[in-house]
Amino acid sequence: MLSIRRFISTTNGIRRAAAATARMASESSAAQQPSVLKLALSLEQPSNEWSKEQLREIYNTPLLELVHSAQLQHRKWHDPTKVQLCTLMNIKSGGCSEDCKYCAQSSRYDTGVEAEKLVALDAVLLEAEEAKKNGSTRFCLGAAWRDMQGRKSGLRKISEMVTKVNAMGMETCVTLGMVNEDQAKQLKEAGLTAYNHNIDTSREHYPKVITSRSYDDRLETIKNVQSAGIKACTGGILGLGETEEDHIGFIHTLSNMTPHPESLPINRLVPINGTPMAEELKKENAKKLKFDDILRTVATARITMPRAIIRLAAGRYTMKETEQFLCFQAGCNAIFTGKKMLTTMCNGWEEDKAMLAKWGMEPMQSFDYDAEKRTIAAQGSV
Ligand code: SAM
Ligand code: DTB
Ligand code: SF4
Repeated sequence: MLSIRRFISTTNGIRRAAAATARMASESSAAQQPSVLKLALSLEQPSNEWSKEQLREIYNTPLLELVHSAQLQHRKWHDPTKVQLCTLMNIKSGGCSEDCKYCAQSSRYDTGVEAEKLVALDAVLLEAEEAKKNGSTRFCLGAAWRDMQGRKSGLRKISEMVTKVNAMGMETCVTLGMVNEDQAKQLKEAGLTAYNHNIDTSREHYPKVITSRSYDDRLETIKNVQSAGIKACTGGILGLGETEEDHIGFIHTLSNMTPHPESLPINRLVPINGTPMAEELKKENAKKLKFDDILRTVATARITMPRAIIRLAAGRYTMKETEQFLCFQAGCNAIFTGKKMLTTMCNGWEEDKAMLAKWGMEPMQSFDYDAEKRTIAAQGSV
């Protein structure tokens, strides 16, 4: 028989042992639980259900581990030797009614950009020919318009441009502001490959940048484009005075789209004299974008939207070659290249070709990439 004292001490011992076992069990199950990053890397299909907590966890992974993981993901879903070369043409410059605080083409700011008419078809074909000769496989036409309302003849002319550029064997992209379903269908019938319409930033930061059209207006256009069977080219700008939480919010919107954008442009703000954004950035307490945050955004986008073509867009000319290299390590696989962006500078074909050849990369062929069909198993063959 146990004495009462020994009984109590033995019972306490068992309790302590049981508590310790339970603690060890729970610690080991936590250790066994894969991190969100591991989970993301193991998915066989892209997920469209990312929570902000999950994205925050990925975004805040130690940088070396994050970039390495993004490169692993990139290699799982893409041929790492291929880069898409896209050339832009401004087919209708300046005079835009919108108030986007960063834009050289808004009529509300004195930026020195004059309003011009829609360019002629011949001029577009000449530029497209030059881009093709230089190895670009996608040609993008940009117009400084709010939307396509009341622009029937403009839409007809642009549809003809699209059909003719397509016939030259190039993929086509246009960015014309907001479009409704019928306008999107007309562009699809003309053979349009992709439509560029950005969300620009997080839902929370957006009203500090644009007030003349809403975040939901933008999502509506993207939906109209995708419903018409056109690929969405949708991304945004970094460096608008946003926080890291806004980068997470930006990716949250994109990574929860169904389907994800086929192409995801990452612009780095080019401050344009005369725009409110450039003025704000001159203030002493202005929030400056760190290069680390560009890398984290690209890597998180690559990990969570594995099929997307991630495009280093405006402001690339302000990056050192080593910085561009890091962006490619983090999952970028497309650039704008050529004589100009819309109003700002662009790295030229020759320097880009030399840089990419040095890295062991070559241009993606036109119509070779179908994001919808891309699976891990098809890597390298689609
Ligand atoms: N008007 C159309 C629209 O807003 O959809 C198309 C043209 S707009 C110039 C296309 C995108 O270029 C914008 O959504 C923005 O992300 C980017 N962009 C414009 N100005 C920029 C700047 N100064 N720096 C970086 N990106 C810029
Ligand atoms: C996008 O996201 N970046 C490109 C393309 N889509 C049309 C345009 C960038 C414009 C940069 C500012 C300028 O050149 O005026
Ligand atoms: Fe107009 Fe587009 Fe510039 Fe906004 S970004 S002002 S909509 S051209």
